Amino acid sequence: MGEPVKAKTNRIGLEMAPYRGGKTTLCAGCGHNAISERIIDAFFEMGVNPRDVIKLSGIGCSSKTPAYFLADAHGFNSVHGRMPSVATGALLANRKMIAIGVSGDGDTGAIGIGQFVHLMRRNVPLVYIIEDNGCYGLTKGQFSPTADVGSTQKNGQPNDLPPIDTCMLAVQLGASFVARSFSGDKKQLLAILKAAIAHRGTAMIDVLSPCVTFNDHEGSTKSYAYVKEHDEPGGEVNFVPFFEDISVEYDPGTTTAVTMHDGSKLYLKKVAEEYNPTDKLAAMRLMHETHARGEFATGILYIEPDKDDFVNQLNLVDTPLAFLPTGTVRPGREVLDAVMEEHR
Ligand SMILES: Cc1ncc(C[n+]2csc(CCOP(=O)(O)OP(=O)(O)O)c2C)c(N)n1
Ligand code: SF4
Repeated sequence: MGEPVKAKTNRIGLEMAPYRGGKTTLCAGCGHNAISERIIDAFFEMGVNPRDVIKLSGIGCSSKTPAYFLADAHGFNSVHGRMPSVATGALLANRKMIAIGVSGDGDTGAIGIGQFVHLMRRNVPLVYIIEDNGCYGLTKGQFSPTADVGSTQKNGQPNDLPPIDTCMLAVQLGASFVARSFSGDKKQLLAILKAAIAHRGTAMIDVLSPCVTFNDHEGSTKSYAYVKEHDEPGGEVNFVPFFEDISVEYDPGTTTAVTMHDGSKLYLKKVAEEYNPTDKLAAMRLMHETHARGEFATGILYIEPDKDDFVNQLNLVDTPLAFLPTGTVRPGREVLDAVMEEHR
């Protein structure tokens, strides 16, 4: 008898099992399922302990997906469009958590747009994923605010309102990592997710994720066929975490290397020579131009690796607030009186 086959473990000695979740109840072929698979791979390959992770969501088919990855992580399935405030609270209570939020284009772009705006401007340290299918999947396919003008519903009804480009909005508002990808592009999405996990600040990723049941027909601009045809990758994205030997050779003429907060390296092999992902205006121009051509620019669109995140800006103590003794977080009457006296 040969040796029993040992399960593959990652750099912290964990097997894949705690990175997986429950069995999906979404439609077969839904783009959201492919995104969950990539999230599992990214956390496993980065060697992040699921017990250090909090996964958050709003309401929608997309917002159900945290049940399908990282079974051992903490989780909170919040109210429709309200995940950003819950995430902000959780991170202020425990700054050591690694946070991942999953939302839909309806959850973010419609009911949750106010919360989204403030999350982006605060640069709250979390990976924020929009699973973007241009419709409200859970409530049977009504247009969402990311649906393009002229895109049709299954019954042929065209959408006549202009879309919100969540990436453009995020860049404008101050998010320090903004990317767009496609659920069907395994390699690109995995590299972006790994870089997002390493990033310190808001990493906003809009992932085009077709809804096979309500928005995958001819006439939809969020169908598999349309997205495949109009995906305009901004070049190859490669991410080398700090714990891997950085020995990759890149031609400096065609590649930008961005050093992340923790020393990891992000290599962006550019299609357009002049594209600089740290240039806000260039990112906005790229999104405008591709949108005008009916295309989706994918890849890392904008990055500002050293921007201070919200937790640092607030100058919180190093010990998570949740672990401080009551006497420290509620100092009592005498201390309060002394503070008041100081300000008289
Ligand atoms: C306060 C509130 N309003 C409306 C709803 C109904 N509702 C549930 S999910 C949803 C939209 C989901 O769309 P999206 O966020 O794009 O996610 P998807 O299902 O497409 O993944 C709506 C309007 C709700 N649950 N709560
Ligand atoms: S209805 Fe659409 S978004 Fe919801 S699970 Fe089915 S395919 Fe996915």
